[in-house]
Amino acid sequence: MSEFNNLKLEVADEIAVLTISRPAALNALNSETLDELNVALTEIEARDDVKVLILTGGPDKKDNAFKSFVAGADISEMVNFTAAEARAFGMRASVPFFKLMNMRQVTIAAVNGFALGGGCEIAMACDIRIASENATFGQPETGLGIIPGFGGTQRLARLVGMGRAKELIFTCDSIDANEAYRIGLVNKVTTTDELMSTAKAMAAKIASKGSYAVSIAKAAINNGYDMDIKNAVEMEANLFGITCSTHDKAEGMGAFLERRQANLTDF
Ligand code: CO8
Repeated sequence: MSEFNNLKLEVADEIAVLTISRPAALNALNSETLDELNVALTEIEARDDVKVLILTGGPDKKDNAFKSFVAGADISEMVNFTAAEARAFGMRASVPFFKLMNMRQVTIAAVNGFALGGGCEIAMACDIRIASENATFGQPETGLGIIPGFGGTQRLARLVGMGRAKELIFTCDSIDANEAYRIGLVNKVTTTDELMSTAKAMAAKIASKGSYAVSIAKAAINNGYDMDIKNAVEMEANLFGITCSTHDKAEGMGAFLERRQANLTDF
């Protein structure tokens, strides 16, 4: 694996934990971090020993507390952007963000603290979000004279509905973890101490299933989401057919009928 300035990667028990670590800037996303994310996600996707990826934020410089997941895109880098540079920055982020969304491994954002602007947006690019009680979500961009530019206007509306997305983006209101759970922005809320153990427990449960089947189910959900229902169900039938030609299907169904534990190995 490559070495990174702003990321840390640990892999154990088929679970990768990728930590965004810019303690001097509450883990804000600058160009270097976006490029490192792209490299790291490409390398992780190629690994057969990683079934689930957990994305989280590293501790703050002041007291080493886990205060921020990601406090947004890096404002000090964006402040002098021309229109063309800003567009390029947005497109630069979209590559790793789409990787999080579409890579064959399941991606879980473990949100510890601030998930503002680009931080909320990168969490939304993951398949699943688990938040600690100290998490804060928001899209403060219009207060800075810009709009969410890492997919926030699109992914927030898809996750919580257009009315709530418009309210959050137009008012810049921040919401806590429980409100994020109530509106469907996060899947689960935990105590701060239990955030990583909760994320790892869910990751382990997912990793114990047929990993190839999970990755095909992820592709079916993602690909069908923006299709009309007739074509989406036909696409699902095609992918279902593909899973029926696998070792895992024969093993999984055979094990059920023989009343034994299945040994699922496809990925
Ligand atoms: N960018 C750069 N530096 C940051 C950022 C950021 N987003 N957030 C915090 N920092 C830095 C601070 O400047 C500070 O640095 P220093 O110690 O050198 O002064 C350090 O991190 C600690 O921050 P604070 O002292 O402000 O910590 P507080 O606990 O007082 O406040 C907050 C924490 C409330 C999170 C506060 O830091 C804050 O409001 N940060 C900015 C949050 C924000 O507005 N985020 C959205 C940014 S815009 C965005 O994400 C757009 C995404 C799409 C871009 C698309 C482009 C095409």
